[in-house]
Amino acid sequence: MSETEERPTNCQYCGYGCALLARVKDGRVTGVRPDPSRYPYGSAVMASCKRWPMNVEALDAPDRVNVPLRRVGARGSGQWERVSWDEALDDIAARLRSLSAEHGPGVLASAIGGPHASYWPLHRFMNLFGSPNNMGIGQICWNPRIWMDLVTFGWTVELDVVRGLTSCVVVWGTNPAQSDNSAFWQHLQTFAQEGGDLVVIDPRRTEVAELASVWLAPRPGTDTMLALALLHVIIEEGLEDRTFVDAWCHGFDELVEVVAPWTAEAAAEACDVDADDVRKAARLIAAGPTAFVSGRGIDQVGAAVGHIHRAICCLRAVTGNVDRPGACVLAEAPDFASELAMEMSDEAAPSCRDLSLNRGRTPLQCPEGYDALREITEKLGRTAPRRYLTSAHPDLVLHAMETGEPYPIRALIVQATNPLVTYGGSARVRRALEGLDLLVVLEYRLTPTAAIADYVLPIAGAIERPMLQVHGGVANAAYGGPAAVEPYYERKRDYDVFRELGLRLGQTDAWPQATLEEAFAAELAPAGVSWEQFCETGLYWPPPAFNKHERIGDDGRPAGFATTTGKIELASEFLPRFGGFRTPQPVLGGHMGESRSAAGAAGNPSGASEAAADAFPFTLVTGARRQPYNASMYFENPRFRAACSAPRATVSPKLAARLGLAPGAPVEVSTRCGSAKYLLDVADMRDDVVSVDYGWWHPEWPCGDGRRGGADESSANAMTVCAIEEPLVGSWSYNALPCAISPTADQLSWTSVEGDAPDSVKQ
Ligand SMILES: Nc1nc2c(c(=O)[nH]1)N[C@H]1C(S)=C(S)[C@@H](COP(=O)(O)OP(=O)(O)OC[C@H]3O[C@@H](n4cnc5c(=O)[nH]c(N)nc54)[C@H](O)[C@@H]3O)O[C@H]1N2
Ligand SMILES: Nc1nc2c(c(=O)[nH]1)N[C@H]1C(S)=C(S)[C@@H](COP(=O)(O)OP(=O)(O)OC[C@H]3O[C@@H](n4cnc5c(=O)[nH]c(N)nc54)[C@H](O)[C@@H]3O)O[C@H]1N2
Ligand code: SF4
Ligand SMILES: [Mo]
Repeated sequence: MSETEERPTNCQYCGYGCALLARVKDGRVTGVRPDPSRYPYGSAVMASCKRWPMNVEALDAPDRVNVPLRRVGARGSGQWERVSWDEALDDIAARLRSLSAEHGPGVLASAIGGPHASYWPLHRFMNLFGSPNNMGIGQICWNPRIWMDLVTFGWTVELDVVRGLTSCVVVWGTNPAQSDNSAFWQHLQTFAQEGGDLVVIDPRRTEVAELASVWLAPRPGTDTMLALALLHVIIEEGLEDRTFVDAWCHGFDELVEVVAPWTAEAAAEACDVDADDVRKAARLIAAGPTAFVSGRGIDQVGAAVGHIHRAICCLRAVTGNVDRPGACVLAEAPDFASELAMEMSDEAAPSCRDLSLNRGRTPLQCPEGYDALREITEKLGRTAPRRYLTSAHPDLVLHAMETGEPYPIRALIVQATNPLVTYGGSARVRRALEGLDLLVVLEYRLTPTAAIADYVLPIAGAIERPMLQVHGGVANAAYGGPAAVEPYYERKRDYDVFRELGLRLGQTDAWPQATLEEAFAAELAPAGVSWEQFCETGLYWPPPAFNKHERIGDDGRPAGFATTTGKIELASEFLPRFGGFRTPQPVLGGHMGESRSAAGAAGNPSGASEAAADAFPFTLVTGARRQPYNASMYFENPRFRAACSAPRATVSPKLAARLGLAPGAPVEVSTRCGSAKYLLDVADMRDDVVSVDYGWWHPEWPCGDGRRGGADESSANAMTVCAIEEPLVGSWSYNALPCAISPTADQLSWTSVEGDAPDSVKQ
């Protein structure tokens, strides 16, 4: 028996990775508490976060998968046999080898999820296997913003909100109160309380909108027109930063032409907002320093995504808010190993390039787009991660699974994602995955996706594994810490699974480090920091400098920006090479691929045909974030379920009255793709919008009982598709979809009492 000791480790229930101290006795954790001595720690964050206490119970949770499982019955029947790791990995490797021999290495696809784990081990494995077919969640989450920042500024930017310096923060299509219950949300509240101006752009009156100086609630999908109008007002009133524009911006006159028709009044009509509010917001933005933060409200509107991000880049630039203290900072290249080096993309088999399904379909998000970008950003010494920026489009991967075109994809490895719930077109995803020869899922529990696997491999989670979060290596910042214990039962870390599979498939030189700690140590080594030193503070972050474009280089000239012209490209010289526009265009978002220009939509703001407008008179927003859940996670927690027991469709009180429905009524929401059932809730928001939760399933229902975990009942993604809508990156729409809502007589599985009023959780 050993003495109880406290060991440093991290919570990993959201991207923050807060520092914890775990009480450990005989290799088992008996409790955790926040660790104020290491990064990241915030007393207010820990006080308001409901998740971190789950860390202890999760280690021994009855529904955790603890041993490798192999399917024995029909797919999805819930019949498994326990196998040893060697048996599982030998068989998987043998089957991958023979599938690759028959069809080529593209036969294997993989899928990854949100930032739950390090993904370079999977990327490395796929590179050396020779397959480009990893489906990330990037196209629908952060890729469009990163791409547009990269091509406009030569690198990515992060906001910099400083008390007493920043005068305005624009919060565009993001609700940090629910999605980011962290230091940033606390910071934003203080900023507003101290008199800072918030401009909030969201069709729902969120908690952050309540703090705003100006709340603009545009029709979902019309944000590009709003952005063009903000630019119009700034330019018309001569509020641009002339000196900065003259010195550092390329194509100002072209931008002036594009925004000319987009007066505040034109935007008021197209977006259904108040013209005076547009002018007021424009003046606040121009006053500066102004920081911008955006989220899935504008990332998940299909065709318009590139344009809206380009327009925001232009707003930052013409107001001089680029790499400026109190506004935003252009990140520095990491001192530690680049993501590119970790994922070993330069060592990839040639097939990785040749087999790209994205080529010709999503011309930026493909090998050629990446190579052109790399050539430019490397001029100023920064290299972007390749696999994230070339990840395969799910529509194309699913198509290859379904049809064998352009070549067959017959196997899939899934790490840290639950595509049967979170991908657009969930029924299609299920059918495609059910038809595979080999489906391997690395998981904590039997999710709807794991339930149909051939192998479920038990994965070690927080506390049982170290963490090194570098956000794709786009900044010189890393945080994390050690594991407090070895993995419980027979669980392994994701890294070990890819390493051991890789070694079985001849990737002998690629995996020199036997443990994840050694691999992290190798990653940090170029920065001159050992893993142990790093773990003492949990942070590697040399504060970045600002105004780096003014730095004088060896040639006696200022560094400028890593773009084709060396300036910020209001008019892009890069995008037209890939079929894109030089300037942001007034494109309407959403509407399931039925994208069209705003001009065509002016008389018909929903952008849909008359008949469709009759059938689907409202606009759907899916997946607005809510604590305490996260995507399809944490529904197994009984306390969470007691407090927040059913998925909701939320409308304004006026719309509820118009529909003749009371809060708590079971409703069916539908789009032209499908429908899902919810309980009705009301909140302050636009009267033409319906907002539905996403991610819901019943982890407590036995796997294989025919009900598929209940994920089909309230599946937001029964109502969406993952088509290529944005033409350069391939983003699709989870927001701004034409929809209908009506009462349903069905009893929902979420409530035992019919018509139970949903619990009141704030937006
Ligand atoms: N609790 C919780 N936190 C999470 C997650 C989770 O699932 N649950 N997921 C994590 C992930 S993967 C991500 S990507 C982030 C996302 O984080 P956020 O981007 O902050 O996501 P939301 O909180 O849904 O905020 C998006 C807002 O956009 C608004 N919106 C919808 N359509 C439009 C539109 O057309 N225009 C505009 N201007 N706004 C619109 C919605 O009303 C909503 O308030 O959250 C992360 N954090
Ligand atoms: N309709 C609609 N659909 C959406 C969205 C929306 O707003 N609306 N949002 C989209 C966005 S932005 C995102 S990012 C995606 C999120 O989609 P996903 O990433 O698919 O969703 P999660 O529920 O986060 O899935 C994580 C799964 O991985 C497991 N897991 C967690 N950590 C680890 C780990 O370290 N290793 C392994 N092997 N497994 C782990 C969890 O148990 C869980 O089952 O959803 C997208 N889908
Ligand atoms: S879930 Fe809570 S404690 Fe855990 S990392 Fe996120 S904010 Fe920190
Ligand atoms: Mo995301």
